[in-house]
Amino acid sequence: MFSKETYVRRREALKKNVKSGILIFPGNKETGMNYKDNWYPFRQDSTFLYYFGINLPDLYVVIDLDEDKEILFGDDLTPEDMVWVGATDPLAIHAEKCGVAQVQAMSKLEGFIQKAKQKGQALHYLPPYRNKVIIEISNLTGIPVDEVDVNKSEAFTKAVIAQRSIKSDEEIVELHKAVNITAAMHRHAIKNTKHGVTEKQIAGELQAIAIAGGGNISFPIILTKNGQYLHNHATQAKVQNGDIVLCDCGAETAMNYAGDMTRTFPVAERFSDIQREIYSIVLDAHESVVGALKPGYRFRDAHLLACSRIVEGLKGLGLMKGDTHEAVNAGAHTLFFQCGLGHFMGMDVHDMENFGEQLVGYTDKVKKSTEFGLKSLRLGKELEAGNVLTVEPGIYFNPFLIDSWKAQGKYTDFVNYDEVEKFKTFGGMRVEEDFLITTKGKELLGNPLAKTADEIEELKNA
Ligand SMILES: [Mn+2]
Repeated sequence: MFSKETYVRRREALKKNVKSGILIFPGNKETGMNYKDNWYPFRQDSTFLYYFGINLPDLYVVIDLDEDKEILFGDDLTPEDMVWVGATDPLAIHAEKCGVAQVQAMSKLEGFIQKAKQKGQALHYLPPYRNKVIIEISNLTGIPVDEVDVNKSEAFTKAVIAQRSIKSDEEIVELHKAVNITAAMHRHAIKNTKHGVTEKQIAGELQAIAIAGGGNISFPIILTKNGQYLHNHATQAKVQNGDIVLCDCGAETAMNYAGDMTRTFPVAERFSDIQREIYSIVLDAHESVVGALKPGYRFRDAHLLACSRIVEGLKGLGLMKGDTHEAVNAGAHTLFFQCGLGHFMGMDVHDMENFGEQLVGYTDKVKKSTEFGLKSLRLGKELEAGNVLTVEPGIYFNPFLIDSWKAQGKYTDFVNYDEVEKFKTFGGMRVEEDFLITTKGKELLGNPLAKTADEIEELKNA
């Protein structure tokens, strides 16, 4: 946990922003994987952690803005409960550590909310993303289950987004830590992914590194020779010399700050000539964007810059043709780069995505697009000092998309399908790093990790 003052200060700022009514913060619960008592690893809600730091299930906090009261609702474990889970501090101690004055039994929560409702106080809650919480909010407030989402509080949501979007110095320390554990995972993957091992063997070793770092993985590990499929998790397939492997993974620290990096590397000692050429295009797109990052820069423009660099590179190899600007405007690059350039990162690997991408990554002026490609760009608005984000351009030769668009005659002004045909078994490549936007420009999070083709080969063969 951070110091008590940190949590108190964060809540003071929030209270000034929302002003009146009741703020309801549901913590997360244990969730059964295949039966009730066989749980998924517990992950506390990030907003709950941000304002209270209590990493335990089955809690609520309510802030009454009109009466200036903060109450932690929950139940201390009984000796019988401790038969299973061991010694646990009473909730009063957890409340004290984050500066919340009152603790009440969970059975009092519904009465408290009902009373506030009768008094005409506004009931503010954030967009819930777990079904159990949706049902509880419904029970607590009397709002029918299918109306819980539409009644979420935009004022509360916007206030939380404004705060969590700007990382404090102590958060940056945690993020550096998370990215360094993440880099250790990548170093291990680059050095140990050898001919004949399975994707899962390496992915398992990476998860061990994340757990040994004090937290866990920040999302399920993507480690695959089929990097052309964007979220392809590790399988039991064996990798072989000649394959390239795309590894996109991250650790979160014990305090739940995330890292998220991608490297693409050969299984053999060296990249082949063509692998090296495609890699250099991806890296050029990456470096072009990184060079441009600064406050005020619209991330949608960063995305379009990466698209242009990819088109330029692919034109050089004869896979694309025509005017680069026109090709990007038309969306022809999405045959090779189907997703977004990056996203905010913080306590969530896609930070605050539970609040909706329009509110987190866009503004009233910069609205989220519905076009293929741009619709997967989670962040489009102007960057601010204190933002933390990923940059992750890639080139993906998806054989299904190639066949389909070729058959439709799509983008034939910009795509040389005869050349592209030769790449249908190539795979996919991505390079991803994490950055803090500073008043002067940007700062790489974590210590630098091998990134150029030469550096990757050197690390691999060290
Ligand atoms: Mn990412």
